[in-house]
Amino acid sequence: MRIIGHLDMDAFFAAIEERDNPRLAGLPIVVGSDPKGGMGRGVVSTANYAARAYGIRSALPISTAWRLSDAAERKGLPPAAFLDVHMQKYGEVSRRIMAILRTHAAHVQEASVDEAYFDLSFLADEISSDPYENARELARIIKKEIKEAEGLTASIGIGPNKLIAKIASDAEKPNGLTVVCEEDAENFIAPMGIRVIPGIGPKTEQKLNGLGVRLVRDVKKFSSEELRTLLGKFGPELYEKARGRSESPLVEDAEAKSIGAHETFLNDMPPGDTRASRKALEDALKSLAGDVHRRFEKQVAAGAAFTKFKSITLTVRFDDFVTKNRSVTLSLPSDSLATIQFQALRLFMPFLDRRENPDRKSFRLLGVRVEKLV
Ligand code: TTP
Ligand code: MG
Repeated sequence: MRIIGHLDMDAFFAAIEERDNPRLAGLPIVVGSDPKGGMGRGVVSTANYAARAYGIRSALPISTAWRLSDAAERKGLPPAAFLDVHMQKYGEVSRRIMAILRTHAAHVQEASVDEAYFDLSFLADEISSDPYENARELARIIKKEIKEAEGLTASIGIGPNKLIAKIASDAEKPNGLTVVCEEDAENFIAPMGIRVIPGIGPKTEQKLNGLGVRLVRDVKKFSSEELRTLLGKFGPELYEKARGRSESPLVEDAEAKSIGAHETFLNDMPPGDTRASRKALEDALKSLAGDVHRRFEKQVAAGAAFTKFKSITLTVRFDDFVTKNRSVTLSLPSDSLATIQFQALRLFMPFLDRRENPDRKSFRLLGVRVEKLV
């Protein structure tokens, strides 16, 4: 059984600007090219939800956005703040959000700067009555960690495949969480407009509208072969998708930006109060460091664009799912196993005593990662 998540940040660029300019909190914000007092020729990158209430959205000419803001102001509403795009900043925020996601799921497909698929199928293997409920709980934790670390809200969809997960993440935006299990997938999309199905653009939409197909459920009037005649090889694919079915796999980055390994313990590991429990934790870390180093060397041998790493990150998840990341950047790039082991242990030390674990919680997961590959 597959369980796939899709995360999409809410009003991403605008939410970051709103966070970074507290005087704009709650006001309509438009991020995009210079409006030049209504004469600008560029477009809107995105607008926060307050500005969307004025009809302003991504890809609209910035001059139109200016006009809509003007019109709102004449009705006594606050005008929109027009802000420049700060792409580098958004990229950095994006990397940190993806790193949070990677502590929860081993397989992550970054689909865009603010959007990623992640595989939660491992939850189906755990002894539990309802893996989808566990997926919902994990999604809540991911949203909470992003909120705490970045002050931003995300919407998450959970489903049996990428198609349903993506549609689900959009279903309750902003700050949404929608879980659709395999049995409900077909009914979930049936009443939606056909444009929710990826691959249906304006042209295909028009063609299908001409045949009386407006909603996903209308597609089911046609056989797979009829759809093939109408739409070519996309036809049979649409036949499946209209029923909530899709096999499309996660496509992970070919070139790693980081290499990591983590282990969720079968039983939570006690906090290291005894010599034996301390040794067990240190052994687990050493073995993770070994895994990471082996994979690092394998990629170097296979001709990767890097030969060294510059930083090492430790991930610790407690039994209550609270997750901490601690990183160190080396003064000189390294390629040695000893460096990974030494630094991972050094980062872990404060977790063995009151500094990082004052409540003496047990450990659910440890992870080690090398980053800044050069
Ligand atoms: P989206 O996820 O499509 O939009 P969003 O995050 O702003 O809003 P929401 O998900 O809540 O509907 O795109 C992510 C970012 O990509 C967006 O913040 C800005 C950028 N972007 C553009 O620059 N131009 C565009 O046409 C679109 C759609 C997005
Ligand atoms: Mg988004």
